[in-house]
Amino acid sequence: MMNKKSLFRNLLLLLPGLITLTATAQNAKLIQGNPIITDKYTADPAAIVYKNTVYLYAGHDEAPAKQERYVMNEWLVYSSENMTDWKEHPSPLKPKDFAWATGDAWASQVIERNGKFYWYVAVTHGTIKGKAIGVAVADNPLGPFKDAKGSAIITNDMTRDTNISWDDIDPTVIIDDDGQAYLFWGNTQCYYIKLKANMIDQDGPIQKVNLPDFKEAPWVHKHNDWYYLSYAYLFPEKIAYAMSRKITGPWEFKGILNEVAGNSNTNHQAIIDFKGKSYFIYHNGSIPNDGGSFRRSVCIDRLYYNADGTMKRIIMTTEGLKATK
Ligand code: FUB
Repeated sequence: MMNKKSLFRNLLLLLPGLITLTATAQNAKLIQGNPIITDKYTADPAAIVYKNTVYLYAGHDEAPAKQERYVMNEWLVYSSENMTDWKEHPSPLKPKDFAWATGDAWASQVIERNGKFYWYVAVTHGTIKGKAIGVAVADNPLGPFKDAKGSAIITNDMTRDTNISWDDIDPTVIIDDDGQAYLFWGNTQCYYIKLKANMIDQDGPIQKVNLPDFKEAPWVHKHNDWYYLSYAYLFPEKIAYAMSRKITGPWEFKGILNEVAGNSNTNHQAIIDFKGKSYFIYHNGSIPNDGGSFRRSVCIDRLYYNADGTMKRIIMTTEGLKATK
């Protein structure tokens, strides 16, 4: 039997080992790259590359712990020149900046045209029941942004394919090589319109894209000669995608791109190229202890294409990215 004295002496002998283990644990913590922002909950990422900088836009998840509902009162913006060091800037836009909206800073996307930055957002409309899509404009990716139109571009009464009031959400915008801009959006049904060159007015009728088990979160991008329409698929959400030679389709379904993101029933992706590499930006609910479907966090992992243009399945990692010079 060990007496108290020798027990104490043996513990002292173990101390250096314990310190090394703790230091190793701390070092291991330092290499965690995802989520990329840990002092706030961030959701529904969208990103643009402008002048060698990535601007990342996200909704701010503000639901108190244990409240299982979206509380989102502002959008946030971050910038980075290497994809790993992110600088937060003051919130440049809130739902209350749209006089016709009552709240809910849901998913959004910014695009640049002729030196102006157009920010398409989903919010709750004040007088027309349901969600609606508006657009704000600024001279700078960091804002200040102001309502560009004074009214919504899309309201719930303009789409009749579902009887839900939240089918007009999740705008994604792209300018095709011929200069024509398109706005895609939707929940349950995916819709799109052409936009006039002023980027705020609809040009022609609302069209539909029929995709297998489309839930929400369309994101349209072009890579080489292919158009890609990725979207939240089934629920809890995985991200699936379709490919086309033309932005107006026909779209060919290609299957799952990303699995359910840890501890979140939504996944909401953005896809960009930056300095010769492709990135998949999404959210999960992985921040301890209160992270989850209503307290989400933006993550980034690499995206790779196959020789035939299809995309390889995303590998979501805790380690995240290495800095891009
Ligand atoms: O953040 C609110 C909603 O959750 C978004 O509009 C959807 O895409 C989902 O992420």
